[in-house]
Formats: sequence, structure tokens, C-alpha cells
Amino acid sequence: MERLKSLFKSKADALGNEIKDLIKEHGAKKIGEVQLAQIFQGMRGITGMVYETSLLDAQEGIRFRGFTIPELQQKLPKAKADGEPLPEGLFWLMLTGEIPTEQDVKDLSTEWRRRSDVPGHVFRTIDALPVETHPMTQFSVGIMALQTESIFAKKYANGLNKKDYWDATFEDSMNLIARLPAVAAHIYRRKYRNGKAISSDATLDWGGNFAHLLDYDGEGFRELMRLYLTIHADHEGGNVSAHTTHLVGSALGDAYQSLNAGMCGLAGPLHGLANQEVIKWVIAMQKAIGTERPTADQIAEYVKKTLSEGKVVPGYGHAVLRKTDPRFSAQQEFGQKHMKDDALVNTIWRIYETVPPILQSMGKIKNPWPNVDAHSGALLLHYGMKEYDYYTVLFGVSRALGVLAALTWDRALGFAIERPKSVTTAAVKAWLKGEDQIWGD
Ligand code: NMX
Ligand code: MLT
Repeated sequence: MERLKSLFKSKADALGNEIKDLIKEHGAKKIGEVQLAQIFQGMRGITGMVYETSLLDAQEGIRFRGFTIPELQQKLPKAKADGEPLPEGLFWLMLTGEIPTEQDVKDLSTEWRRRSDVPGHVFRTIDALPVETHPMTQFSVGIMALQTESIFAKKYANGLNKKDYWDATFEDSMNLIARLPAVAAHIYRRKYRNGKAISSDATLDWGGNFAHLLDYDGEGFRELMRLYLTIHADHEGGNVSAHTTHLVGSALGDAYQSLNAGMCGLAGPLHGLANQEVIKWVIAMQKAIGTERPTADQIAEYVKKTLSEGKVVPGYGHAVLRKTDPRFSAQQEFGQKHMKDDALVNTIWRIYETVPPILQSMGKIKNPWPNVDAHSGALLLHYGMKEYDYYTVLFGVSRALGVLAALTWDRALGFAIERPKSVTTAAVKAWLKGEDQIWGD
């Protein structure tokens, strides 16, 4: 992987120099003002960090290094001619800013295969948990058990020059990404397949092999995994999983500790766990109404009931986006191409026609449109993956690509430990009376 590593290093050195000049020349420029409400309301709209691998536009959705999802589908290497992009290609792009060649992606698949052996103690640690343990908890425990392998932690303990942090983080990230499919699939097979043993298929790419390890060998599911692992990988830096990974990494937590922290964030129902909540909610609705294909009126009534119980409609809304999530649209296209008559998929589309006007009419919801999680479960279920409490692990395997590429950038650019100022409400009240100030130096 010398080409990837040296390309990254040359890009990081150049950007590091640019940033030094930029701060020197423009460091005192103001980029915005903070209103009091924002610090009580999730810091929404405050630009507070730099994150290189992707950027979110409220109207247009995510761009990875400048490329939209349809552009990635067109430009990134694929396993088959009219198929979905390979997530290896996206990782390369996020790390280097360049679209890789077919050969680059083949080499990266081979490299991840070479690094993919998981030490036995990791499986034994997971197996020590009760089998009913939520898959995200098992995943998190598995990642922490793997931390024994951290090159950064070992080198740091022996005295590591700041200039070499990025190198050890790159190696940790590559090893961790290579091993995550085996760890994640072990959890699936342990929980839902009576511990069935499946070995890797060395002829497959990273996503294809993950599908195989999960015991899904059809080409349809493999293609879904390639798309899924690509579109869930990154969503700029402020979302809970990316920000948490960045935050823990800023204290020089290694890649394992940082990713694990991010995964605990992803496990929250307002973030990644929403993908399981969507299917749970849709299945409960189908049961309550007594049909697989509820009408728009029946859906509307069920949505109103959900809202009247003080619950959120899972899969709808977003902190930044103000339009239908292009990740939803990419999955809708996949559904139209591969399963346009599927009852559940059609219900997801009918919900899409029905929910936004209802949410809009409430007046307080800033984005009534579906996010990525509104669609993903229905596609998985089509191929037989009905165990919806596992879905967030799939999201986590994908999210590792973005947040670990970004962590490698953090280390290469020498970003500081993150430590924003906080205040108490009493301090705010004193400030309002002119008795104190609430900003830091
Ligand atoms: N259903 C019901 N109420 C909602 C929804 C929804 N889907 N979305 C927002 N609201 C409420 C929200 O709870 C808040 O209520 P209150 O003032 O009583 O506290 C109000 O509308 C204003 O919220 P927003 O400013 O529009 O949204 P915010 O930025 O606070 O939250 C989410 C964003 C994504 C957390 C929120 O839209 C939500 O809870 N959605 C459902 C869960 C979900 O799908 N999460 C997945 C997000 C994507 N991901 O993978 O991470
Ligand atoms: C994500 O993919 O991280 C979610 O859409 C949440 C977010 O961006 O805030």
C-alpha cells in the first residue's frame, strides 16, 4: 500500500503548509456569531471544526471530496460493469482526494484481505457476552477487544514523535477496517445463525466478502452491501459518530478507542439506531392496520397516532439537511431497479408520499423529508435479513471508512485537543444582567 500511503502523505504535507499560511494570514477573521439559543439547542449551525473527507449542503446533500452520490456511482470502480461502486474506492478518495484507478481499488481490496486476521481473543471476548446483548454493544466490545493490536498505542507508549502520529494512525485504520467485517459477521452468525462458521472468500472485494461472511451469497445482496457501505460512510464532521470519533481522537485516543466512541454514538436512536427503529415502526404499523400494503390514509392516521404519543417518526427529519436525503434517493433507485414490486419497499415509498406534509403541518419540524435510515431496512429485508436490531452494525462498518480516514487526516494535520467552553445557566443569567461574561478567551 505504498502508493496510497505516499499519496496521502504528499497531500497532507501540502495541505498542512497551506493551513499554516491560512491561519497566519486570516486566523483572526470572524466566521459567524453565536446566539444564546444555539448553546442550549445542540450547537446547531455553529461552524466549529474542520473535517476534510466530506461536506454536507442542506439543500443538495452530501459530497465526498466534491463528488455527489450519483457521481460516485459513475466514477468509482465497480465489481461489475453496471453495478454499484466499491467502498474501497470511496476510502481511497476520502484519504487522497483523488478518484482511484481500477488497479488501486484491487490493490486496496487485496491489502485489506491481507490484514484481515482477527486474533482469537476478540471472538472469545464477544462470546463471553450473553447472546441477547444488542449487536451494537457486541460490536463495540469487539472493537475494544481489538485495541490490543493498536500500533499507535504501542508506539506512543515507547515515545512517538508527533510527526509520525499519522503513520501509526494510518496503519491502525487500515487494520481496523480490514478486520471489521469479520468481527461484525461473527456477531450476526453468533446471534442469528447458531454460531455457523464461514471463512472469507478471497476472490471477493471487501463489501462482497462481508455479505458472504454474513451468510448472504446472492449477487443482489452483495451489490446492496457495496452501495450501502459506500453511502453510509461519511456525512461531514458534526454528526454524532464522526464528531465523537474526532473528539476522542483529539486526546490522542488511538483509532480503536476513537472509532469505538463513535460507534457508541451511532447506537443512539436519533442517530444510527434509527435504521432499526424505522423497520420496527413500519412492521408495527402493518400489524396494527392488518395489511402489508397500507393506504396513504391508513399511514397518515398511524403517523398522527405516533406523534400524539410523543414519539418521533423514525427516518424523517435531519439536523442539517432540508431536502430528501440523496442517500434515500440512491436506495430508492436501487429498489426500483431490483425489487420494484416488493410490498415493504412500496410501503416505504407510500410513507414518503404521506409523511412530509404531516410533519410540515406541525410547524416546528425543520426538515420533514426522509433521511438515509428511512429506506435501508426495507432493502435488507427484501434479501431476507429480518433481524433489524443488527442493522446499525452495518451502518457502523461503513461509517468506519469515513471517520477513520478523517482521523488519519486529523493526525497528519496535527489538530489540537478539542475543548470548547461550556457555561452554566446561572452564568448565562449573570451575563444577561451584565454581571459576568460567558465567552472564553
Ligand atoms: N418526528 C417527530 N418529531 C420530530 C421529527 C420526527 N421525525 N424530527 C424532528 N422532530 C421534532 C423534534 O423532536 C423537535 O421537537 P421539540 O421541539 O419538541 O424538541 C422539533 O421537531 C424540532 O426538531 P428539528 O430542529 O427539526 O430537528 P433536530 O435537528 O433537533 O433533530 C433529528 C434532528 C434527526 C434528531 C430529528 O429529526 C429526529 O428525531 N428524527 C427521527 C429520528 C431519525 O430518523 N434519526 C436519524 C437521523 C439520520 N441518522 O442516521 O443519523
Ligand atoms: C449521518 O449520516 O451521520 C446522519 O445523517 C446524521 C447527521 O448528519 O447529523
